[in-house]
Amino acid sequence: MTKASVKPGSGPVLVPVLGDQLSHDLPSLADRAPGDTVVLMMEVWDETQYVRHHKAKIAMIFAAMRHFAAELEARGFTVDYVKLDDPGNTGSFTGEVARAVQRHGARGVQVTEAGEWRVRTMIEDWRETLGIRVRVLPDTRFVCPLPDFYAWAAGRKQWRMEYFYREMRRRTGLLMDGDQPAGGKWNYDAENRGGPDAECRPPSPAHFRPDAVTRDVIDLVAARFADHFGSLDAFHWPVTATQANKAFDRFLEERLPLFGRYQDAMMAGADTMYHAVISPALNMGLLDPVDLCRRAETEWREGRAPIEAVEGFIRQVIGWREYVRGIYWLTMPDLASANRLEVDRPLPEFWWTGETDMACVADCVRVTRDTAYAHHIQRLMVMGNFALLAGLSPQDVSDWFLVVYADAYEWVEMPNVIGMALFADGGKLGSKPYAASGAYINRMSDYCGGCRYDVKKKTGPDACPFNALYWHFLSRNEKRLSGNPRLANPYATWRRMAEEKQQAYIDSADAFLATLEPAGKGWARG
Ligand code: DLZ
Ligand code: SF4
Repeated sequence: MTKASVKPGSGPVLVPVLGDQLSHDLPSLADRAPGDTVVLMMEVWDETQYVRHHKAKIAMIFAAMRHFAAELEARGFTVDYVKLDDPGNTGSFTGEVARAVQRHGARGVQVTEAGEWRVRTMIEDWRETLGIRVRVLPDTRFVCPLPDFYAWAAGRKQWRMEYFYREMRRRTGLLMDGDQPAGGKWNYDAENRGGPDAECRPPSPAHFRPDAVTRDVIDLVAARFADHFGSLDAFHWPVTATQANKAFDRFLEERLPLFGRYQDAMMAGADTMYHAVISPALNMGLLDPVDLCRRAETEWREGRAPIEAVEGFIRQVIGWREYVRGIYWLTMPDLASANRLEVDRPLPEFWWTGETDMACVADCVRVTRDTAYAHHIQRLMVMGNFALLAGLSPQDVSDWFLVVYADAYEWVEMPNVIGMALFADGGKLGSKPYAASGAYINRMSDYCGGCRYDVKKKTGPDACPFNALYWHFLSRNEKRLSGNPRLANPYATWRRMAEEKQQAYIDSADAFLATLEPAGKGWARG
């Protein structure tokens, strides 16, 4: 795009609203008079291809965008909505903004800052390439403004979520009695670790039957993205704020009371356990994080849910979610290429096909393919843990997570994957790698009973692969990690082990790793 190709006029202000900015209180909309504004919404090829997103993720975003456009129109805004197949669609945000500036003779562009580095850079170039006034507003839909996060991080050697979280509690007043944490403790994590038991019978979350608008989008995605990962058959996502709020109400009523207890548990076939499953709608902007937390707090204050459930939920939303966003912006662009453990094994084919004898991995890939969702502990302790132990390339793994999950945008996905799950940032985010053997998965799930591998066997072709891989991981990273006080016990055990036993672990893991078929097709990037 050359500067000369776009002529700004004296017309309205153009407000591009991106696919994860579907909030009526978006700062770039909040101060605009509808009569002097054109809202631009764009379905663009490039956004579907920078990684080749799961079909259901694309469908959810397009469907929510189309519904949101209709809501804006009902509020009096003029919305210029560019559909994917519209003639002349250039396929990029920059191309579409340029065309729209011309079409409307816009005198300026006002936009809320983007959630991803790639798009932020694009927007920074608009002033130059479009030769027009571009006003970029901070995204106020988060509790912690980025400058506040940078100031918090600047004063510390280690960026521990727990301390940041306490500040967010104070800032919002959530679960606070005066200046003290409600219930007497800041964090009830220790009570969030129940495995599945007889009382664990999670009810299913709210499902929404696609309306005509969503069905059109599903047809479009089926036709245009047939070779992308994932299925559209079970599409049931909320695509409006009203639906997303209904889904959340149902969570509060039916699942919040046991959410804390079973937060880390997994059961084959119980795909969403007691989780809220609101992250896809939340990260698109359909829900307001602080509002969700206040509603959860009311459940505790009125005696309908225990503190460990409510605190656990609030910690995820105003603690972890805000914290990873801060870390993303603080550490980009280096975060994207971080690889402190220097590993480069390509993603195995079964990460896409689910064809593996490991029952836990197969179930996680199945639910991911069918729904574009898996819950936190499936992501971290099955897929993430496998990637860490097997030494998969952090960038391949990060791409996979960005492709497959409906809630995944780089700001939330990358710190979670590169930092938390893979320790590829060298431990800025977590104080130790989340490495675990089969025993952990066995304790927290019912997967192992139905697995062809034996979780109790340590080595050999029938042993659970996680067992030997765990020691392989520790042994190959001994120089880097043995000084970590939180790994003192496992390293002491390793060093006490007879040499033949150590060798049996290494050989067993090597034999397993040799069976991994690298993914053949460019599933994530074309
Ligand atoms: C993820 C996504 C996809 C698949 N498609 C679009 C799109 O066509 N139009 C759009 O506005 N947003 C889309 N998104 C979300 C954007 O990628 C997201 O807004 C940016 O990555 C955040 O910086
Ligand atoms: Fe997973 Fe190992 Fe259990 Fe099989 S035995 S389900 S591979 S943890």
